[in-house]
Amino acid sequence: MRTILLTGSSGQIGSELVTALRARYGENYVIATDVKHGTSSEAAGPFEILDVTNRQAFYDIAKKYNADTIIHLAALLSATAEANPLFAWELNMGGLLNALEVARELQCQFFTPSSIGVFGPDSPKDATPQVTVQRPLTMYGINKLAGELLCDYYFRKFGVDTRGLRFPGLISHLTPPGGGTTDYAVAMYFEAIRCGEYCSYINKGTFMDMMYMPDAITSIIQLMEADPTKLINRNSYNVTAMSLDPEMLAAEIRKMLPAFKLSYQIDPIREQIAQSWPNSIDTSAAVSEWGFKPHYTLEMMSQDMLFHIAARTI
Ligand code: AKB
Repeated sequence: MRTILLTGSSGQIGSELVTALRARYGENYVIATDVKHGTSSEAAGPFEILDVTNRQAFYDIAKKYNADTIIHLAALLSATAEANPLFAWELNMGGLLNALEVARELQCQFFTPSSIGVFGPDSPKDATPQVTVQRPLTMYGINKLAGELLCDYYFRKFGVDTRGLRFPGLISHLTPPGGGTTDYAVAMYFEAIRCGEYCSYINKGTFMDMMYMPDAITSIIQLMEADPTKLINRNSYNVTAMSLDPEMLAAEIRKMLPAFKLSYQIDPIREQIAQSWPNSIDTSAAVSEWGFKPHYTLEMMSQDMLFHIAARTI
């Protein structure tokens, strides 16, 4: 049995991960934390208010519940980080350092998500390898890349069992878009149901990797339960399920909603971020080291997204 402390429980990944972890390990063994009240995870099990930049408070909560696993999700996403780079550094790096320190002191296993944002324009654009040139242009990418190195450092220097995944755009019908560059894809599904049209801030022909949230949740659990002797890369593994541009997604939506209209009003900041990221990444290290295998194709994901959003709108 594990006792898991999770930060950022009301965020994009946290909202769904807490539910999945509680179903797997028992509701009293998953302590959800967030900087604010009002999260869905609050009512269904242990919950604490935690500002991750407060190391003592972080330690006290982990100690109080005898946590042996820390899943650190609290962070700003790419577009929000670009709008407020100093705060992004303080939260993304300060929070991560505190989380790693608590994991070291209490000997916890550790997971934190990385992102395709760790790559930059000098990385190969297609089938971007696990190990390659990484010169990200964004504050978010710099935070995530420095974070990967810090996690490797804590593993090598202190023996903390750190593990991570480089997530692509994650698509969910439960959490609304929250400051990411890839969030246009989530917004497109919601707007397709709400009004039958969507104006994209990402340009036609700009491809980025995406994955459906259930596959992201499964892959976190799978990696955390993987045999440590098989893990060579650890921080962090490339994972993805598909590579998309807005036109491809719209064409898929039109299979179910033929009248759906897509127009464009490009946001130069988010388009520039997207241009600096890979078109598609190579997942072979995740496949060979711990058996990564996404289930949802674009077609399956689109059917599921539209079904659930429509069911809530009725
Ligand atoms: C973002 O767009 O910022 C995130 C990510 C790919 O890390 N979804």
